[in-house]
Amino acid sequence: MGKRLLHTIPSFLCIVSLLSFLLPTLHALPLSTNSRWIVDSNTGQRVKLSCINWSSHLELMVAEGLTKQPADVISKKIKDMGFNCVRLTYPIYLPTNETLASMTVRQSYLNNGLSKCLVADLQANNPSIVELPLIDAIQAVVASLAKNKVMVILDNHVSKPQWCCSMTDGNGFFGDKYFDPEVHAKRSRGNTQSQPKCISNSFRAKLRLRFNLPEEKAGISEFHRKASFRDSLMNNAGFLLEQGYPVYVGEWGLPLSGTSKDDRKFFNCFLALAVEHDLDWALWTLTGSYNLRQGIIGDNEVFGLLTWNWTDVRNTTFLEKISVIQSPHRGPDPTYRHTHKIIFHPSTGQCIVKDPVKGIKLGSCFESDHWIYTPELTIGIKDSFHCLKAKGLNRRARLATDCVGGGTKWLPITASKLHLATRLDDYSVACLDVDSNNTLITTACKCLSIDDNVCDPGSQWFKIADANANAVTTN
Ligand SMILES: *[C@@H]1O[C@H](CO)[C@@H](O)[C@H](O)[C@H]1NC(C)=O
Ligand SMILES: *[C@@H]1O[C@H](CO)[C@@H](O)[C@H](O)[C@H]1NC(C)=O
Ligand SMILES: *[C@@H]1O[C@H](CO)[C@@H](O)[C@H](O)[C@H]1NC(C)=O
Ligand SMILES: *[C@@H]1O[C@H](CO)[C@@H](O)[C@H](O)[C@H]1NC(C)=O
Ligand SMILES: CC(=O)N[C@H]1CO[C@H](CO)[C@@H](O)[C@@H]1O
Repeated sequence: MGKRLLHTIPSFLCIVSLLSFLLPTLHALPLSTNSRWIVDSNTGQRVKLSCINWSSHLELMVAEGLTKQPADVISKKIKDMGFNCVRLTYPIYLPTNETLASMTVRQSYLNNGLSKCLVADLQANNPSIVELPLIDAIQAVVASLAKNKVMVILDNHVSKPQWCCSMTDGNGFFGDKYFDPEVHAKRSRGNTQSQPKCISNSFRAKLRLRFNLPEEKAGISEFHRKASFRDSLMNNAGFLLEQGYPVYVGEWGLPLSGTSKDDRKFFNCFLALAVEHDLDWALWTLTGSYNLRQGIIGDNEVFGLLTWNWTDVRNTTFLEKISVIQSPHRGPDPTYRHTHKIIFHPSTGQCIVKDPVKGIKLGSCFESDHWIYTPELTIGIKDSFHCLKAKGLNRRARLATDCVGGGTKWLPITASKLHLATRLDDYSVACLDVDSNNTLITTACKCLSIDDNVCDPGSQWFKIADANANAVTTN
């Protein structure tokens, strides 16, 4: 799907229930919840879902990429890239229509007009899958993920196998052409029994309802990307976090080769939110290319984390940047007791850390010093006399011990609340910024007008976020 569509899709809320928390991973399953946190039911430790979508819901009903790489190689790569879970999309017809379920992978390829060459590619990479019935083929993929300790959220994406989701594809929910509640109930029963390796069986994209989630069961809420998605997140789903229910963002993503300003803004904005709330999420998408999508054979996926041939990472910078949200900064159990702040800079994916030579620099958020943000608006390092101080426009921001007067009080300004501004001794206002050498400086605040669509505020965006993991303090 293209960006065009992203702007026209109304945001929606989709609640999915975690029906069956079962096997794989190091975690004791079934998983449980502790207020908004998804936790290991034995140790109570947080299990942060860092997932990636893998499509298996198109006409072929076979996980994409199997003509390019062995399932095990893909599963291992997913783990190596820092994800602990896959949102595996499938059509309802697969588990409910015996004719389709029992069709072999080879037949499905040939029936859909794929060439014998592609079948040969599949044979070469995944010989054990070619002759499997479709229903067993998806289980083989789940098993390969389980073997590599990757959790699986089976995502009941559509009824009829096809690319999703236009408003008229008949694949939504009640009242839609291809949505039969009887069949849906059948697949729910079928899946919980026959897919013992999954942590969750999700409940269809595109719901617009809200219900109370049963205790002890995590609820999962999904929504689509949208320009003003920050408010949309908080109003449609984020409020659940505050009420003590887990929320996970089932799909977010952007074209990885694109460098458009809007995409950059969206990405920075999403990272800031994901760090602020330490969200669980699933990236759209793993898929580098589709064997068949909307009639196109070998269709490239510009949102795909992997390249067209499924061998390499399309954009390693992107992967490095998202590593900050792949591991938790917060959790409910006693190992997380070091309440502090981190100061996150989304456009570099890094945090402000102390540096013996330069005072402060950008570094790993997981090695961040324990910052505090005081009611007097100073930003200091816990149990020290050090605070963040601006010395003047276009000068390096410092770590100081004289924490009074100009340049020591910081306030998040603008609608985004992502500019960190301070008043200098001469009463002018400066914003914390990062220059092209990644040095922390203070400059004139930029892009303050909401109507300014040309300006990119990225370098001046920071998020003071809660953390309580016991970070390794540098120095
Ligand atoms: C099952 O799928 C086949 C092949 O697409 C179709 O012909 C048949 O009508 C479907 N059966 C049911 C019960 O929907
Ligand atoms: C890779 O992604 C980063 C972060 O989204 C972006 O800034 C950069 O332009 C992308 N690189 C390429 C080659 O597309
Ligand atoms: C896969 O594609 C990448 C570029 O996208 C290329 O560098 C690599 O050689 C290709 N690998 C194979 C096995 O075709
Ligand atoms: C970045 O560093 C280089 C080399 O030290 C220097 O020449 C350049 O002026 C610096 N750029 C900025 C914006 O400070
Ligand atoms: C964010 C995003 O691109 N989501 C996509 C995930 O699933 C379907 C594919 O069937 C896309 O159309 C969605 O838009």
